[in-house]
Amino acid sequence: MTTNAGKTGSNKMSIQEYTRRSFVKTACLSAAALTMPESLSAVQTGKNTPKKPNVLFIPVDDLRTQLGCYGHSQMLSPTIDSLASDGVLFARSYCQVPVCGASRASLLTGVRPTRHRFIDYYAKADEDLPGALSLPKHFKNNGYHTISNGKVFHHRNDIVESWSETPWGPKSKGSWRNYQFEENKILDAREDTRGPAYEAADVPDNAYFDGQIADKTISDIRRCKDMGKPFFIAAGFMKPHLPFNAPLKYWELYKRENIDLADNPFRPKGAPDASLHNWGELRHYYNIPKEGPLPDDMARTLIHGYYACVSCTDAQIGRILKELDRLSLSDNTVVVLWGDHGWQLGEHGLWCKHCNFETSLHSPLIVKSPWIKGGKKTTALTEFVDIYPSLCELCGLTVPGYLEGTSFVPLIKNPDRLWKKAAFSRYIKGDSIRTNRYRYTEWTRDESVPGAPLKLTQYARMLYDHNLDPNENVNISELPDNRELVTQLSKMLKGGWKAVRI
Ligand SMILES: [Ca+2]
Repeated sequence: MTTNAGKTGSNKMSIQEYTRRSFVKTACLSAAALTMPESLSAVQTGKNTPKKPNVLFIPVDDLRTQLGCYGHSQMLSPTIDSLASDGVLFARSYCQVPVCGASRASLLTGVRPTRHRFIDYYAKADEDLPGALSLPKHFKNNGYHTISNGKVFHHRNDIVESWSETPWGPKSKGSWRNYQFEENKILDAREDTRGPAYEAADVPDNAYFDGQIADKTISDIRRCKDMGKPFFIAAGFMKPHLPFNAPLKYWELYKRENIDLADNPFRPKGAPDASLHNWGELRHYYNIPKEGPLPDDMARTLIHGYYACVSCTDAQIGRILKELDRLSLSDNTVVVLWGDHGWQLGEHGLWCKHCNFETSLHSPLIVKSPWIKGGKKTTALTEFVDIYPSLCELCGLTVPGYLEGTSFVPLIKNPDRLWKKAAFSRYIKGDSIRTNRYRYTEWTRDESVPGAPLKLTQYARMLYDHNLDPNENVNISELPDNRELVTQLSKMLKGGWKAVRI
């Protein structure tokens, strides 16, 4: 559903072919791990947890951390803020890949991306990691009734055996962009453009997809309550993904003149070309210029639209949580809410995602468990691959041995404890780590020859000191005084995730 910024069809073919070829190299390892009997896998069982609590799993597409509970007062996100008050907020949670398909494939299989796996928005888990035991499939195998509503896997037909019922998505007479105004549908149907990048229609919530996803999820929760089986219901909300279409009343929550523009709409000083892109995903839309920066008026309208979409989705989540309460299920349901990656709202002159800046990699993660005291916040570094083993532990399921994340349940119990030293993310040729203080990224070219060891040649890098420069406005990787620091961070990046665990 997203466009792949800066890529052509021919590139796509070559990368997909390369992906499959390269997977052969890792297949032996992966296949061995994937077929490992659970009795041989690491086992962690939740304590003081009733047998098989329900799971409400809430992916929110393109949701960045600009939420009230993350300290951003302009955004009206009362439901998510309340969920954070009742649960645990992960203040520094990072996606593995800043694009829908790859981020979700990694999170839902609990396996990290590589140069050749989970690359872009085309990524499918059942192609990149055949035979993977997905998170919902693991729950299904353990007696859960599993349901997928809306956008969960990026491709609805990905690992379909994960689900007890055929994955459900809202239906539209038009495209997935779901316009309400006829003139926008007509524009959207043209071959040379998509419709506008936003829409404010005076319609009920369920005229748009997210309202329908909430309706379906509420109906499923009622149905599952009577089944006598624990449920794992995923309600995958499709906003605030472009286009920013939301009912008018959510636009009217905000005064346009009060909406701030990014205060750093420029290329970071010294940032390499590799760190930037032309935000092709947004430029496909009808009223967006094909080149150059956006006029301030347009930027403000887009940010207004993003806010409206977040508030609308927040309200739909609220409807679902209210129904859980009404059915007396909240006391036996674990709720996990995550955005699949961050988003640029003009920072660094960028829009959309597809980059290795903090704004695109930092993503919301909130977990509420009825058996864990709420209102906690941890600033420890966590990653989306940690969600799979954590949910297993919270629900008393075995943790498959091949997973590449670390359960954050110890953090839920003690948010201030020592934790991993770095979070790893990547996009295309750029590998990035976030430590407590720094974000360091390097881009490499594969110059390996057949039969010889892997040879990666670095061609760009950037380093930001979050203690001194939290908005990443000055790349300090080339300062002579930072030579040793860059060497250390590069070593940490190449050392991989296992080496930074506590
Ligand atoms: Ca997304």
